[in-house]
Amino acid sequence: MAKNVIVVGTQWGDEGKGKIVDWLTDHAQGVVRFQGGHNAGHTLVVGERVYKLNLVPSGIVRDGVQCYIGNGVVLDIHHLLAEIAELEKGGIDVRSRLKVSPGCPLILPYHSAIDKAREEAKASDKKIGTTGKGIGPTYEDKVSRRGLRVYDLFNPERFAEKLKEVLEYHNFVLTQYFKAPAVDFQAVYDQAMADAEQIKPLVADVSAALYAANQAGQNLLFEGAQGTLLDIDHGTYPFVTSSNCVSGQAAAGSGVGPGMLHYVLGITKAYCTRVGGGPFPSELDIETNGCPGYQMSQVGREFGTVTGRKRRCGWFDAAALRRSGRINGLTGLCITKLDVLDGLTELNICTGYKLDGKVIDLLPIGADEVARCEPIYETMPGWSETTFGVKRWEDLPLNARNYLDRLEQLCQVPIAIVSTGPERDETILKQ
Ligand code: 2SA
Ligand code: MG
Repeated sequence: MAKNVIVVGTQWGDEGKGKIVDWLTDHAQGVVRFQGGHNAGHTLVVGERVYKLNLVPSGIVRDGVQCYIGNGVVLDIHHLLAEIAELEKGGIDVRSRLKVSPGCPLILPYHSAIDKAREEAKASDKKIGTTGKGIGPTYEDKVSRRGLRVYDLFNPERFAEKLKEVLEYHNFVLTQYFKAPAVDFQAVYDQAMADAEQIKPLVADVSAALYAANQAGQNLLFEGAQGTLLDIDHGTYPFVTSSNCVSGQAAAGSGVGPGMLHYVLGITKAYCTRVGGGPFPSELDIETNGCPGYQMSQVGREFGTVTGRKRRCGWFDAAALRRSGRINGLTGLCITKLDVLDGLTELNICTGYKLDGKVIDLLPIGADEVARCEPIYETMPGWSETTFGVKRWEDLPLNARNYLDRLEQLCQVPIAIVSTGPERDETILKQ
């Protein structure tokens, strides 16, 4: 394995990054989150146990692995403390193995209030379908330079002063513009101060710690959340999240130089899913029993980890993946959930689109053009055998190997790993 590896989602999130990060952690000493917040839902299956992580890096379920939350993550410390408590209940030692950057922007209760009020006010075709966790409004506060950060928690006077100012502004918007209830200063302040005490021992200079770990020869994993097509700049804007989800963010969101990053692994499902609003050219009907989309939804158990929402499903989109591969500078691909396609007689792959009378082979930029794209499909035969739990490339059915070879060709990125089930050992290392 290359020394320091970035793991990113290449589609609209939920590609199975958590499982792969956990699997790779066998060879790493540190795992770093560098963007997003508790909108992320990373599911890990280790033997009998299922872990659902939102903020804590997936490395936490391996003894001795150090975990880092970098400055690029928007942090609801109340949620983080609850997640730590839950993991500790399961016997996992978190506190001695987690470092939190003092530079993380704080998600406070008014952020989710604004997030929800704004979504509610939108017409149904304009709704982003956010997770309601306050992610967008927190990044807005960061960029507008009025936000509070983790280090502000440890200076109560300054915290109160900044909070008062920012809350005055947000309460004006909440009550006057959205006609929603105001958020109470004292309640936010008291909760934040109580949480501050508990979080304080975990706060450390993550950028400096990562530099030192690298110098000491450790292998580090940078764990992306959401996916490239949800990236604020490169995704299907405005139906995106509010952070950069691409590999380039690993450096800025953790405070390391790009020279410290050696391999970019792109995670992709063998088909496509999307949760929330926005265009999805290869989308299928997921409600009619017997349809391929129904199989993806049911066999793939495609429900949001955070919100429980049904995910939309569709054929693999190679033209979107090609875009993703280039933006992330992917070194290798990891294909997940291949087994979900077992038994389908035919598989379609979207190879490009018709857009305004022209044929294109790369996903356009922004939602408007993507919404006008008509997918062009190539059809391949499926396989009747099960691929669930297969551990060697040679043991995959011939048609499954042909399908994967074709994806590799179309995406122009070599396949390095194939995941055939949620368990650690249900994984094929191809190269
Ligand atoms: P937000 O809350 O502002 O980040 O929402 C903006 C868009 O980003 C999408 N988004 C996600 N898409 C897939 N998975 C995510 N995490 C959860 C999961 C989602 C869930 O792992 O299943 O439980 O619903 C995630 N987080 C944000 C979101 O749907 C909006 O389209
Ligand atoms: Mg997820």
